[in-house]
Amino acid sequence: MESGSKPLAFSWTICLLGVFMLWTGKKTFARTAQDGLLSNGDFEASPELSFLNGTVIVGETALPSWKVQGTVEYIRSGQAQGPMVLVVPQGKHAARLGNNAEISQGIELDRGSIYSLTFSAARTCGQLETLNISVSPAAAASIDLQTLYNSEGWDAYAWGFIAITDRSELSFLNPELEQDSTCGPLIDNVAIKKISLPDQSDDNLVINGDFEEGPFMFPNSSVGVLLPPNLDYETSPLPGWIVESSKAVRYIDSNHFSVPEGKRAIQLLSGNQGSISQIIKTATSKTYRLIFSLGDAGDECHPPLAVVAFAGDQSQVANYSSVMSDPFHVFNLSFMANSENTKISFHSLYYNTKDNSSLCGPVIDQIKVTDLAELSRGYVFQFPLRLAYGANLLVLAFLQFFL
Ligand SMILES: [Ca+2]
Ligand SMILES: [Ca+2]
Repeated sequence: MESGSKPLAFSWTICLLGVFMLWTGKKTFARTAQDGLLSNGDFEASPELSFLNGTVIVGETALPSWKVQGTVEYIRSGQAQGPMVLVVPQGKHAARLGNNAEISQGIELDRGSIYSLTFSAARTCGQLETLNISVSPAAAASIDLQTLYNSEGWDAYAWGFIAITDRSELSFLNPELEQDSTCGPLIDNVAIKKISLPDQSDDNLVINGDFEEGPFMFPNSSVGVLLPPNLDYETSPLPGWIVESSKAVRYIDSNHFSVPEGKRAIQLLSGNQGSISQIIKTATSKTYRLIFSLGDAGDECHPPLAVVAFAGDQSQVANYSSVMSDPFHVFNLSFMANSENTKISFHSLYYNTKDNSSLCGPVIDQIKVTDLAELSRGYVFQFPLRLAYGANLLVLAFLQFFL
């Protein structure tokens, strides 16, 4: 037996050594994109002066870390265009894409993982402007920059994709052919984050119901991040959820907004034009309860604030009043599932704005769906335990008092 066990132990050692080498090899040589700003994602590393013709960047590799094609301008903070001062979202510099111009850079990825890109963009002329993003060969999208959601003159956007290769080329392209060649979107603050899909817990059928997992947010940015419409469930930067309407919703953080729970929540904008939804697994004819928190973002949004919540064949209007002392209110809605998949969705009842006309709206968080039968079984089970715990406390108090 002894002679047989040595080779076995030896092969286990070799096996463990192999696993260890693979692990350390991955740790040593993997250079996948880290969460945060891409290389020169803030465009603060400038081209050499000899590679600038006025504001136009000359040469494919003149802009550090980026490849430039077509007319790309290097914009400085305070730079004027006619009567208008161009807006630079962060720092002192940004890039502007002229007609059919493109900037790109290679990024290392973990194949099979979902990533979210966060970037700031502003349109510079009155025309409809769009920005095409692609991560070749996996995915591409077109972001509409027509609606300005805040008063800063620019917005931050998020977009997600799944990595199908270890290395991809990320590019931003202005697909427009404007008559005025100085028009075209301005880009700044390009960041990436690997998205992890939160687990579905036994007591909540909703994935990421607290919105704590989502796109990268810059700690010093106070405008939130817009989640544009037409997201896919598989690659959504807000895992579990999609924006299924024609306008964006805003992902907000507790550093700059009031958030009911944790560090992140969703602010619904644009009335019924901006809604988020999730398909949850249900059992036909079973009864469930949808619970959610509703508050305001603390951004001086003009009331009234209200959301419409849909679950299966039921809906409910929930009103928020800041007159009440609670920073947020909790609502619930019971519904019966008509199939094995039930959609829950939320949109703002009103089209809310602030004094400066920028868009705002109600905030939702802590979305939960529970099986009512499971819930009542839980109470039946918990009641004797709570009774016993209470009795123990009484006995302890009695002993402490008399002994
Ligand atoms: Ca910048
Ligand atoms: Ca939250």
